[in-house]
Amino acid sequence: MSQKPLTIALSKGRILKETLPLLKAAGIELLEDPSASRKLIFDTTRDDVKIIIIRATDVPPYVQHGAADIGVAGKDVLMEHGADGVFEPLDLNIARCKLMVAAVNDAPDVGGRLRVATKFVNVAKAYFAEQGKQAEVIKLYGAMELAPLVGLADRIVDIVDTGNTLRANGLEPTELIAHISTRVIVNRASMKTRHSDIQAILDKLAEAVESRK
Ligand code: PRT
Ligand code: MG
Repeated sequence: MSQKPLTIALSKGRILKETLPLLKAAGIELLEDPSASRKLIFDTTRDDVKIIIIRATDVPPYVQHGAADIGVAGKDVLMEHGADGVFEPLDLNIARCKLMVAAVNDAPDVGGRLRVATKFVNVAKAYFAEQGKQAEVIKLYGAMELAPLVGLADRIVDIVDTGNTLRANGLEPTELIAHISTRVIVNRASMKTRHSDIQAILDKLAEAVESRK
């Protein structure tokens, strides 16, 4: 009779703090405080639901391959990873920000090939191709703002919220690529085999999101 517990993958970092209250409203609470633990798998107030807490960029592959049934991740991460094999049924409307192109203040137009530094390589390539601009995309893992200051790149593609990080480094946003918020994703096979369990959680999450507006 006993079925494998339903697994929910959450992004550690800034999304986690805002996700936990929504899950709580949906009747799912962690049995211990993840910030006080080195564990990766957590039991919850529901015997049939466990939670794993992993890097944001690892959430899509866990859900895609069915190691997690449900995941929570930023739209930026989902755009970069590609959405093969997952549904994206719900916008949690948290951790809102923008994915933007930025440059040094009053940057000149670049005639030929633009050098673009970013951790969002796939998003950047698709964006500049769509704009009909030639771009050489350089993969970085952090501190993108530094790249234009030291001549590594002409532009960066990065997350912007208040714009303070850009301003503090003498940079300014030049183009909006996408508005970003946190999404729930679901493994396609799980959506069929465990439909009623998953739909019930989605409905309660949607209600919790709605009641915050
Ligand atoms: O830390 P790790 O490398 O594991 O991943 P991460 O840094 O991408 O994760 P985390 O926890 O920092 O962010 C997770 C998600 O939060 C992102 O995927 C976005 O969907 C969302 N989010 C919302 C943000 C921001 N707001 C944000 N402001 N992610 C990052 N930032 C950073 C941005 O990279 C830049 O350095 O904040 C800076 C810009 O903020 P402002 O306010 O100065 O413009
Ligand atoms: Mg971080």
